[in-house]
Amino acid sequence: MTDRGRYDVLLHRHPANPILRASDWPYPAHTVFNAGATRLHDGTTLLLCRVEDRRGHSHLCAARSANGIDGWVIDDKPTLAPDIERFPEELWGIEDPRITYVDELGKYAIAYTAYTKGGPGVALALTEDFRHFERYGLIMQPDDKDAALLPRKIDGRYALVHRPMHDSGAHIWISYSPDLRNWGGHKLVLHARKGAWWDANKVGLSPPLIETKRGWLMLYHGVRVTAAGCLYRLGLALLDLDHPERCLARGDAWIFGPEAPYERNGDVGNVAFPCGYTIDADGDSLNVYYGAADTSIALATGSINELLRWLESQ
Ligand code: BMA
Repeated sequence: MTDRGRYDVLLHRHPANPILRASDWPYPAHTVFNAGATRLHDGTTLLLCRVEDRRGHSHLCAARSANGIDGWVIDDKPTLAPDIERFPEELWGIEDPRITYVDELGKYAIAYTAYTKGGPGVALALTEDFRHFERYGLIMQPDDKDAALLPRKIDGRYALVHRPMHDSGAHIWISYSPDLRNWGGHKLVLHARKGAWWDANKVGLSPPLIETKRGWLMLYHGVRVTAAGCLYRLGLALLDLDHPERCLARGDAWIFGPEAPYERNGDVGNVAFPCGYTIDADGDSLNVYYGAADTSIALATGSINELLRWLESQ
């Protein structure tokens, strides 16, 4: 019996994990991980997977499934590849997409990391069908990543959660825009803690925020740097619906971390890194898709109400 046994289990690993690996790919791929996720209008689950090739560069590829677990139909070539002619900031690849459906636009917004000599920055693309994309290019300059758009405007402006790097640490911020191109009104949302904490020095948004009656539920990752390398774990916070820069609650303990062999071992061991989720028709059952050890894609399920209850009991 380990200590771990006494903590609440809020996210449950799916027995079919890992649900997607490079060997499932219809073309040569080294690893597949850190996928954005959404439910299409016809109920299909779409994962926009980060695929790394043998140069070490990543692109994005869509996989579709009726049940979000198996039977994946994977695009036979990259769905969104770096376009270095028009967007030189994508020279070393594009990574870690987060998908938000924006009702007002009738489009999905994909915030992703564009990686080049100046470092990683945040790029944005819109799409209606994950086949044609309207690229906005870099919207947050390097060094910045872990970004997702909110599904609706806040006080008349689009809002983007993101994670700029700073000498004082890597903290989560929110910025606002009238047109998705010009961004301002930057506010600190959640700071990395210090010292021995699991989320000391570096935190980042994981999947896009989840809207609930109590507030925006945020799953965020914390990075613990140890003598043996980094540990990527997940925590919870709740943000005010009208003023998302106001953090209403933050859990002290992490709720999910690398334990299974496919999370412990891989190209980058000890990483559980969700970039997307879907919610079932009951409005409560949550399917969290996460990159496992920068090598494969796994699924964990939970209940939004249970996550909220846990956060409020803290
Ligand atoms: C982060 C991101 C993720 C990656 C993680 C672990 O900084 O780059 O894409 O999964 O590191 O390597």
